[in-house]
Amino acid sequence: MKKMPDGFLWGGATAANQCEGGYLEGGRGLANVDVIPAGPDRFAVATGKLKMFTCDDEHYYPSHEAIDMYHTYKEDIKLLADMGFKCYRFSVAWSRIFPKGDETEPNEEGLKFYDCLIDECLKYGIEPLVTIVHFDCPMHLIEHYGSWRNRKMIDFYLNYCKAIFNRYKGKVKYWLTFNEINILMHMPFMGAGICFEEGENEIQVKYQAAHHELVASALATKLAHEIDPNMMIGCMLAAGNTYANTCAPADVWKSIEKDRENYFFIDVQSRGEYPNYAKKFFEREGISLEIAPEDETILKENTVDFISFSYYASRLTSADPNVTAAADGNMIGSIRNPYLKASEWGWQIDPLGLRITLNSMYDRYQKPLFVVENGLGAVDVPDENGYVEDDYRIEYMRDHIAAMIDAVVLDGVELLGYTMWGCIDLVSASTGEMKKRYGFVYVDKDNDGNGTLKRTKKKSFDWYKKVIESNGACL
Ligand code: BGP
Repeated sequence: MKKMPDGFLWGGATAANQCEGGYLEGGRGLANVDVIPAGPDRFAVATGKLKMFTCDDEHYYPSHEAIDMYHTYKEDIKLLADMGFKCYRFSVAWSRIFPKGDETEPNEEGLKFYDCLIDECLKYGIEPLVTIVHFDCPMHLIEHYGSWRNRKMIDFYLNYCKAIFNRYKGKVKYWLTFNEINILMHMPFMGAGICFEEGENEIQVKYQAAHHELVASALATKLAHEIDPNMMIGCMLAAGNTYANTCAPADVWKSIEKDRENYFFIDVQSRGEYPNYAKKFFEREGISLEIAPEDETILKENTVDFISFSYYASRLTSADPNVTAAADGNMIGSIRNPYLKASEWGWQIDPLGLRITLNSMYDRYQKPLFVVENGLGAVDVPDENGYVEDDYRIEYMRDHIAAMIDAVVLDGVELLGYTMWGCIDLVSASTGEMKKRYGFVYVDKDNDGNGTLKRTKKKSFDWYKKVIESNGACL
């Protein structure tokens, strides 16, 4: 029977803005994620096309309360411990620690909140995996500095890193510098606080912001290793290999180009330099980046210790302009793959694609990998006792976990762990809905914010517990 090696970090993942709520409590400052409403304006705001820097009464803002984990974290972590979690991935909300972002001293109340949360994990022997920035950026930094388009952001970010590395050293070993760093190209405001000005060269701004994040990520890696040499710093990609629609060489070439758009970030973070294909692309597109003389050395000397990624679906591309049938994807475009089924939100389901992605990432980087997001967003209908029989979720996860085990056991991919996405139901990042649920635990709340917030275990809860207990032998 195939299973994972001992010490494999089974668990689940969440992000502060999608679960904590308490958006102005404990001295927390307003962040980009708090002004992105649910509903029809969400996409325009998240992509930086519609400037809405404050909240109004006409919109509903799901981050403000989310699932209220700011107040229920003890009860929630207990549930994760009941499932036998070895690892819990969560993010620190930047604006809890630095409410405006440019202060010199951190907000003690914010630090205390994560002291408690981390201690609660450690109490159950759960290894914390901390995302430093999961899409959030203090609004003050956006309004006064233009967010990541400004090089000053590197210092603000490092000041934040310094505060949390020093505070949680000895307790937190695994860190991720930026969640889905490539999403900056697709959702610039949600991913990096970038809102465009009239007539601005958007692609230039995005790559300049990316450069600043890449340097910040390298300097955070350096800082972490100085503060505690045991810390392991990872990058994080919204992954999923791109297939060619046909074996026509033009399609195959297109699929390589598409993959490079994403791998670009990890190529820099893991290999420590801008790949030649990117330099040529910038030349062709007339993109000229401001790169400080020291940046080359910073990037080269401070590459990541491991590579993490989210995987929901593979992607498909064609060089033929007539092939346009789009699939709904995780913020990154793809055409529809006729060999795959799709979720209720149109995300294509491709378990073997996870094995393919794991193998290509390992072939390319030869560093330990970590699957930090994977899961099925689905409509759950509880029975009269509030119980959800989510066999569809179990099936999705069983197939993906089996493919992941094959990558490790049959292909020799080095894999640190697996934290499925949204272990407890939370707000959807792309749509702002509650209805799109991923969890093993049902949270009673609807898209408009109504509900008791009561937590109920789903069928998948007991199933995942057995998977962890058996180290993946029992699927
Ligand atoms: C990733 C994000 C997560 C998460 C997940 C599922 O892109 O890192 O924050 O939300 O996707 O996406 P969604 O919530 O849109 O279904």
